[in-house]
Amino acid sequence: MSTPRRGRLALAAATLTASAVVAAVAVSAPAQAASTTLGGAAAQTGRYYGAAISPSKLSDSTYAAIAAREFTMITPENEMKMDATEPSQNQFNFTQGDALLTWATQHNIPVRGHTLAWHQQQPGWMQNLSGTALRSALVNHITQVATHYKGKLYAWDVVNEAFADDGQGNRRDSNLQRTGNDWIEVAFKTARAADPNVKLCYNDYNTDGINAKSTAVYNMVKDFKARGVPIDCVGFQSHLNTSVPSDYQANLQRFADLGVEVQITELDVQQGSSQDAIYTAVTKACLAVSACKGITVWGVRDSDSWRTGANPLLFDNSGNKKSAYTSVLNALNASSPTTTPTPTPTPTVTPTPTPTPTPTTTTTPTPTPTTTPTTTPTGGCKVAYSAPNQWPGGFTANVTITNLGSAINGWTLKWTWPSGQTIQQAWSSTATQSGSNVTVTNAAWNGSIAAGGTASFGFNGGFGATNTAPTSFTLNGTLCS
Ligand code: G2I
Repeated sequence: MSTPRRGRLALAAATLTASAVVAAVAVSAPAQAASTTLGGAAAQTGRYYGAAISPSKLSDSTYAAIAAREFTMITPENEMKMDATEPSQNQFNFTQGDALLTWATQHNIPVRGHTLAWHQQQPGWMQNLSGTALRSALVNHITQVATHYKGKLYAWDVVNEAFADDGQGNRRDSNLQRTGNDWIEVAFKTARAADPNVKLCYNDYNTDGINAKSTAVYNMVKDFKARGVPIDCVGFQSHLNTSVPSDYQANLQRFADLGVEVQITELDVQQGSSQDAIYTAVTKACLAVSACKGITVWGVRDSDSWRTGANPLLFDNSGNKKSAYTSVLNALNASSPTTTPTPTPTPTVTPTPTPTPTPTTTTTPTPTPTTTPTTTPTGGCKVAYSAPNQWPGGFTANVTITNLGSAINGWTLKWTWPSGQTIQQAWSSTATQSGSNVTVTNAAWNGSIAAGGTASFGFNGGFGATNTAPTSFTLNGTLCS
């Protein structure tokens, strides 16, 4: 599904024609255009920027306008928790969760589910259960809730805050823990059985640096991976005060190295002289870890925050952007797309190895001299297309073009979607779509591809029933192999 918002972005960008791009390359290689929203800026590197949202506040037009404009992921602040979804045993209530999901879907924003199992916000009946009765109730809860939202969420926080703050890395004591140490892996296996495609996350706080608690979580994830217990992601809540651990990035990276996606899930930072710098540091750390797919702030305006008086968010009580907002936006915009090789300075003279004039485009293959091999020289390019991230109705794709012909200066890549997908927001390129036909042209700084060289770009897209990779591409009119 395509929103007017993103459609407008793509159209505006498309007014830069291929020839204008080529002309710009000859002068200099300006940086890509800065995005003016958090979600747009994060999308330039294939990431999301999200917020915790309360559906009851969406009737506040200031709140709703910021949410729709800025964020590309939404977490329900309370509405998918155990007390909200199963207020009486085996009687489920999805009214509030569904209301949020409907709003998000209308705005083409994916949703992180939060949370299937937690020692807090349990309904009263569950607080009074123990032993096998509680274990059965937990399994039933996860099965029912994950089944209700099957195929509709980007991720689930399956288990929340199961480790203690004792400096020893022990599990937190709770009624759930007392049902047996295996309750966490049972929760993950149950969630996987109910929804085979949603990303399954473990989520916790005070795990933002390398410490006893984060190491205990790390060891659990490592063990789950070794034994095939399904786990796809780890959430780092990052409720921060006046400092950020110096090993914040290293901590994210060590989890990423276990083969899980990492996400900043509940970011807020106490207002004060270091607020902007801490927001910047967290943003940069996520951008530096390729498996860090997104950041979520825990609320919209300071007045929406659970941390009364801390003013820890990116918008003030009136919905104005704070300096912390600008810090985050600038840090996101300053990052090079992860899929793009470092732009090399454009030489003033193209380093052509032979004195034959280099055509500005390779639309027409040069007449074959008698000495050339009999194969037709149409295989002037190769395209690697991958969609590493997918959620209900949407996906992120990375594309790398390899130029198998002579150097080119300015490129246009075309394909036709096999299953009616849409390209919505591209980075390191400009994209337009007509029917199922997609045309992508280079950004100002990646139009030159040397012989044997590559250029990469990425985009967010939408799909209906299936998301099938295109198999046939043309580069400057030449069919790629
Ligand atoms: O406590 C901060 C967060 C820590 N990590 C897990 C998150 O789920 C948690 O979020 C907060 C919400 O922001 C609060 O809004 O979780 C709290 C509950 O532990 C939420 O507070 C609750 C109040 O305790 C209830 O009295 C109230 O009815 O919010 C409810 C809805 O406003």
